[in-house]
Amino acid sequence: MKKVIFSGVQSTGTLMIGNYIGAVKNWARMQDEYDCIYCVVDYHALTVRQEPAAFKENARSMFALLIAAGLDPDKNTLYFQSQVSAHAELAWILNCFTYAGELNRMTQYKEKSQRHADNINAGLYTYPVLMAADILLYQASLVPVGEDQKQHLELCRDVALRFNNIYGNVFTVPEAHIPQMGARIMSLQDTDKKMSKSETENPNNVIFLLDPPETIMKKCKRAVTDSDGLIKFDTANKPGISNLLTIYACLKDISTDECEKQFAGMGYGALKTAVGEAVCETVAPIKKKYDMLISDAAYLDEICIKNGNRAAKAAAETLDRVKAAVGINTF
Ligand code: ATP
Ligand code: LTN
Repeated sequence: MKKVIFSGVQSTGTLMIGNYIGAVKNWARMQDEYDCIYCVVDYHALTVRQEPAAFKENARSMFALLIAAGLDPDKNTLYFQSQVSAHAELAWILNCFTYAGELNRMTQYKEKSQRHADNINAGLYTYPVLMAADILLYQASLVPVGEDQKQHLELCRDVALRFNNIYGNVFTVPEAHIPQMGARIMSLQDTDKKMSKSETENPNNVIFLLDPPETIMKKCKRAVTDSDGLIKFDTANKPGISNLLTIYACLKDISTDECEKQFAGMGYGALKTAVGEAVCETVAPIKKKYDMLISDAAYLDEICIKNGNRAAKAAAETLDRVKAAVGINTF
């Protein structure tokens, strides 16, 4: 039997280049070797206030974009979190095995509470518990994510181990799978911050996969660099240039050393143009496929239903075991 992989993406907007490099590109590489389950986590996205019509659209668009970016819906179980109610049920049970002290330490919670100070809801606080439920429901061994999710994965492991220690081996204890390069693509204008698809402050911070080529080139040309004129990979002292080199290296599947050699003696303008062109080349076929898929509502519905049903069956097996373990009556 193949090992199970699980990962999720929030429908809080549309995919950006950091999501692609840090997560989705690697997911597509795993689809032959593993039993892959990828989920549009729409319930997680509700932790931030959403406008209903746009939210609905975004979720469908995200689903189509994942397929366009390389996830074959016949090889991967690709579905919406809200299609499988077991996610919410298991999350409740796991809430009772997670300490408030653990949730208080989560940096994403602290960061999002600052960004959404007018809406620090309980869902934002217990967000990592729902995430643990997502993963543990499918007995996943590996969870491919970007660097920002490492702490959530550690919490998921702790909760799984705690539960297993009390009730026996109910859950597979998963491991994070974080790429060595590109796990944290930084914002183009503010290199202290990770690039984020729900960024609203400055659109020049983020390159979206569906941005037109002129916008991509413009965003790359405006990216913050430094004044010493040297193209060198040095994240501590040259964060802007290192970020551009990382984007280029990941998209071209080369090392940052090779990248440095390739750009030796060239100016920042040439690097920015090359990065912009590499992004445009990557996204062009994705955009083309996306346009086809998004106009075929019947096909998307069919995939959602088929995959959602497959996911629900697998999830029900684990949920039944959990209920039996804790002593919930079933009739
Ligand atoms: P939001 O802005 O709504 O929090 P996000 O851009 O952080 O969204 P998610 O849906 O939370 O995206 O994450 C999807 C995947 O992309 C996750 O595996 C996450 O670790 C990864 N990811 C997110 N941002 C980056 C980034 N800047 N660099 C690399 N990977 C990233
Ligand atoms: N929390 C993740 C999204 C997410 C996820 C998951 C990732 C929800 N459930 C399960 C991996 C596995 C995020 O904010 N990127």
